Amino acid sequence: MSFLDQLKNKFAKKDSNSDRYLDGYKKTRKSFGEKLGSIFRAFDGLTDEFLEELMVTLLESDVGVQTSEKIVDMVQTEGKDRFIRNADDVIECLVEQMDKLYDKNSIPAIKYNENGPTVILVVGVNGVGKTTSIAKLANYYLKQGKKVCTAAGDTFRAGAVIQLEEWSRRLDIPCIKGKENADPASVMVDACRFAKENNIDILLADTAGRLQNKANLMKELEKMYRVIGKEIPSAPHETWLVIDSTTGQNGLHQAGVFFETTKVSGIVLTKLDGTAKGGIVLSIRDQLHLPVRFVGLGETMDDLQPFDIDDFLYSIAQGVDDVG
Ligand SMILES: Nc1nc2c(ncn2[C@@H]2O[C@H](COP(=O)(O)OP(=O)(O)OP(=O)(O)O)[C@@H](O)[C@H]2O)c(=O)[nH]1
Ligand SMILES: [Mg+2]
Repeated sequence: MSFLDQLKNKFAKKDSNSDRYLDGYKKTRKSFGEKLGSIFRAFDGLTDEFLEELMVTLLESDVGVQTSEKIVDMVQTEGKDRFIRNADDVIECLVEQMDKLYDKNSIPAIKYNENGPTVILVVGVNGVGKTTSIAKLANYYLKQGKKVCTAAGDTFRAGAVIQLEEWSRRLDIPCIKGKENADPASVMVDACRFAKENNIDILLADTAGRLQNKANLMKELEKMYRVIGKEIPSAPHETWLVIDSTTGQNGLHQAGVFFETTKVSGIVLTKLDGTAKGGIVLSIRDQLHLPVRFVGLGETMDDLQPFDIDDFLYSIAQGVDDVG
């Protein structure tokens, strides 16, 4: 069975979420798929011209320069070893190389605390979707029967605490907060104690949108990280950096500073529904060596989905078929 058929079968077996995926990746699927479709239709062997067009298409879908070069090289090398006759063979080969590059088998499972609350710290620059992603994550874990609470660690922006409180109220879960302008580290201490005392499974901690050049804010984040670890050994168990996919490769550049202060263990990639730049998932994996844990595919509560590279690749391949 071809690799694409395997993806298709896997996708067909999925629950009702398949439509949500296809819908959420609509723009990427259409744009990426359409461009690939048109170069594949004109396919006349793995010529320099073809490889160049492939490179441009990858760049336009925000795969990033280094990662695009890598993929084009992989396709070229692989193409030498197998019989590539037509457009179907190329798409098969390309998708397979992307899958290889993402290397999902080497991604560790999300770390959950077996002896108490799991603390998930959510970081990222302004407006990327941290607070709404926390609400969606809370909804996700509630549906799995977990006991969830939130911590309003963004004491910096006016209205941030109220925003998280309101989401928590709607989800009927506790939200631990401090006074406005309170030290966010003290909010984290309170939240960790609350979580321990109330047998919370998942504590989702919000933080302020920090500009990477604000050294004092980064210090604040470092302190939060430290006090959480004092309250609950091994916490935070996960630190997820939220990246807004519509900002493209800039989002990746923002990431570096967060690595210096916290041990970022995964990415939440938001607003994929609003962009054709979905190729960023490949550069995140390749350049940051981090897994994309969840993707934001829309604004409703159920629009944050665990990321699955196979679904993503299948959606793209489908985009090629749609126009092919
Ligand atoms: N379409 C779409 N919109 C999203 C998604 N995720 C977040 N948003 C929107 O992005 C906007 C900003 O979201 P917030 O959650 O407030 O972002 P934040 O990172 O907490 O922002 P600050 O607290 O200011 O740093 C809101 O209007 C959200 O509805 C997504 O996956 N898709
Ligand atoms: Mg926020």
